[in-house]
Amino acid sequence: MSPRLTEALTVVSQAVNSELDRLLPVSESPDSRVHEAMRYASLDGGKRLRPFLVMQSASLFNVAESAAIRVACAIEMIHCYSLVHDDLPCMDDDDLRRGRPTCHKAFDEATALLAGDALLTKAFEVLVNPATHADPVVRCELVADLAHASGGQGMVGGQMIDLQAHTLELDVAGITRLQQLKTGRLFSFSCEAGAVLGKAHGELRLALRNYAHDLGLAFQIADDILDVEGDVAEVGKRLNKDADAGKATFVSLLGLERAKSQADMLAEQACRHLDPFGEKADLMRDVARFVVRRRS
Ligand code: GRG
Repeated sequence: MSPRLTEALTVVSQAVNSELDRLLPVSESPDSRVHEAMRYASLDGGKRLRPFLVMQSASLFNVAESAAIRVACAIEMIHCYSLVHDDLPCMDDDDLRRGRPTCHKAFDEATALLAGDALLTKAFEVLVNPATHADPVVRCELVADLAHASGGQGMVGGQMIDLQAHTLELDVAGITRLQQLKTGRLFSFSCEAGAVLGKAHGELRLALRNYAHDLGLAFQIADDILDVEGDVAEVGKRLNKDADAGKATFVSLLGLERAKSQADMLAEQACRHLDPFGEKADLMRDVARFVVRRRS
């Protein structure tokens, strides 16, 4: 990772942590357990890539950081909710996440389910608050876009296809569609959020959409490569789980070398989509190159 990206990701991670800490307070009442689980699932962990993309895209349009950080936290809440639910015994049944026990292992299944539900709904509560943007039309657009990205026509729909993937005999087009829904849509929301906050339409928004499309796909191919070559803390999580479950992956369909060159090609193509922003988008270019080289 380039030193400037390391530094910028650290700054965003710290800002996200302190804002999440503020948005998700501890509670003294009998419901305190769910609040504790929400904080456990979302504070101090992960690469914070989606929040980073929100902050970067917002900076392209000179959006105030105080507004962008709220959208960054909203998308991270949705991402964390999806990880909590994905780890449950009825889904992937994982014991470790981000190098520590999954939420249902640290608490219990019912609490983890509720913590995920509450993170999902809290994200929208954050977006509709006037502190996110003075213009209610912008807030509505953010809510609609995030609902679309995370719901049945987005991440949840992708997860549904994924759960059936071992019976579907998906080809490259099928896997691409699955991954665009399951992980790509949240990346797209993150990259376009800056344009929404900055009320930018047309070419610049399209450029961000195209960047997000290629970035999301590159990320997922890299994730499949990591499953094969992984050098990660979550040893139990990796070890080619999808392939072992009889699911097609980019690596099983393309082979390791073609998967690697495809990921590299997509990362470079993603960078080129950012041409209209010039040097201002350099950190977003660094992210695209980082996602195909990451080790976790
Ligand atoms: C349960 C509705 C529902 C959806 C789950 C995103 C997802 C859908 C499941 C995650 C399963 C998984 C590990 C997918 C691989 C790609 C991915 C999203 C990895 C995790 O994202 P990172 O690498 O994680 O950005 P960190 O921890 O860094 O935030």
